[in-house]
Amino acid sequence: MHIRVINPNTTASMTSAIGVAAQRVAAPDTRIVAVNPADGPASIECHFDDAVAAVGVCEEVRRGEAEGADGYVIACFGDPGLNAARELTRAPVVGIAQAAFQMAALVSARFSVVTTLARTVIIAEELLHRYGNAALCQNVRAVEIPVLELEQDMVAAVGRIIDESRRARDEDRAGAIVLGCGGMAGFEQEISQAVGLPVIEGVSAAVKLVEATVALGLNTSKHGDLAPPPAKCFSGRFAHFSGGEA
Ligand code: 2AL
Repeated sequence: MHIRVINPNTTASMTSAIGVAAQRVAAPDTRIVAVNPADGPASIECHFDDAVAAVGVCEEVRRGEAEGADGYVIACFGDPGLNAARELTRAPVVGIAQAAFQMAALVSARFSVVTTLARTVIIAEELLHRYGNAALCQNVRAVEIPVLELEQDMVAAVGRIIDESRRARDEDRAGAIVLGCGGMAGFEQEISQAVGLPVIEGVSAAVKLVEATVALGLNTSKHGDLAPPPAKCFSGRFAHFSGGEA
């Protein structure tokens, strides 16, 4: 099985860390191809970053189609371009936010999210409502660490996430913690041990959900809302999207 794990931001070191985390949980016969778009924001921390990154995600799905990918992971917690990507392929496309919420719902009655900047809380909250998981989420907390600082001082970042997760456990009565950034991939075991709760990291959850979806023989439905985009002309720097089907 070939899973294309798309880091929607353009920071190659984060793509490598995400690839390592994905490969660590993947089945022995699963090949992880971790990529990021050449063009776009270095990190995704607001709606504008999210909108620009979504184009890069779509381009990476089109490349994946040419390379025969069996499934896709969108490895940013805003799930940028998720439904657009699903229009471009019959393969399953799983965003790390949706994967983490679903996995948390399987192991706890209610969970809290611990994310990077307060600025991104609105994005996580919108996704919780969109996916129908809002009633299960007690709180979306932020540690006020910019995405790229997660890998610059990992020890400090993990310490702050542990502190916030303990507050989620004690003040929110959360039964599980969802880590709210692709840059937190690989942090989950240490945090879980320190906090004493299940900690769900979206990249690993999404890889296992793509594997399960493929193993069940399920494709993204092409009936109705996720059908391929109608063929039309795209102008200028988007001319390569002309002609419809990916
Ligand atoms: C993210 C993420 O997962 N990757 C990125 O660049 N920004 N989202 C977040 N809430 O920090």
